[in-house]
Amino acid sequence: MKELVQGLLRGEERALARAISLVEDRDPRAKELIERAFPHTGGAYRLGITGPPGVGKSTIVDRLVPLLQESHGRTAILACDPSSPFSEGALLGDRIRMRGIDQREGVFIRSMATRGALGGLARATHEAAFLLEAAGFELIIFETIGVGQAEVEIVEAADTVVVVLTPQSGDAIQAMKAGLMEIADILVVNKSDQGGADAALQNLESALSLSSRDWRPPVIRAAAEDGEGIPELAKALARHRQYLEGGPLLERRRGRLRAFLKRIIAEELERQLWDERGLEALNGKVEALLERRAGPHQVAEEILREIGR
Ligand SMILES: Nc1nc2c(ncn2[C@@H]2O[C@H](COP(=O)(O)OP(=O)(O)O)[C@@H](O)[C@H]2O)c(=O)[nH]1
Ligand SMILES: [Mg+2]
Repeated sequence: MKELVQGLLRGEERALARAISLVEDRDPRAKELIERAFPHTGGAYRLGITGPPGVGKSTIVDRLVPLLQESHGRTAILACDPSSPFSEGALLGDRIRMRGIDQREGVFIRSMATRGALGGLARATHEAAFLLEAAGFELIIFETIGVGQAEVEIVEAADTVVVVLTPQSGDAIQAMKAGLMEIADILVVNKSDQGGADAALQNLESALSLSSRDWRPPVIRAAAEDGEGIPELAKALARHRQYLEGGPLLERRRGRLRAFLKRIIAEELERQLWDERGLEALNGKVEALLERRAGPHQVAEEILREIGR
């Protein structure tokens, strides 16, 4: 453990990869690791990139990183795709697509996996970000598909959230349903080379004009494959960062740590609840439900009383 922590703090990639694996696997040592790393965290600027599958998130990251690296320094990319928790294939695909940056000095790419529920991925990703900060990374990019609450939770670990859509396939409607519009700091309409971008931009602008938020998210037209719109995105990111640093950043980070605390407390309570005694009480009472001798809420209260909560 001591060696691992020292390696991590020196920024060694091997130690970092091992540390992230412990977090993903929910290894009992992960807690101590996070505790030791924590005093050294908080130094990175965190960028979240989300949107439906296939809209061009990885392509955008690939083109964006060289532009950001000059001003941000050591960069890490955490790729989260909850739809394929054991996605060696996806990782390989992303690695190949990101080849442009993979070989640049200072870019660390990791595909996040977890053997559990989607919530587990959010937590593992948040913890991996702490580890990266402790290892001295200055820019952390989360790439995650944005289709539902679980992905939204992942991206909540970011300072700035970029939502990527395309003019096609009702992306915008899907994004609104998933609550992505509320968390977007910047919107990108990618694949504008395929047509329909003007209408999509207009629709998004008018949807956003109804919002009363302090920061009005800019909508950027892009064709990432050709590098179009990427410099504009980089400029919008710089503006948003400036806006955050004028005050809201602290509030955002406070909210983030609060949410993280709530999450780990809930997980700890759940773990304590379903120990041997808890499970015994649960199994003992389920018959009463099966035979309709009592209702579910009454039984739940009895179980809680029995296990002393
Ligand atoms: N026509 C077009 N294709 C693009 C553009 N950006 C990305 N693509 C392609 O769209 C596909 C999905 O891109 P990818 O970056 O993997 O999307 P992700 O799933 O959101 O990460 C790939 O085949 C890309 O080459 C673009 O601006 N225009
Ligand atoms: Mg991708």
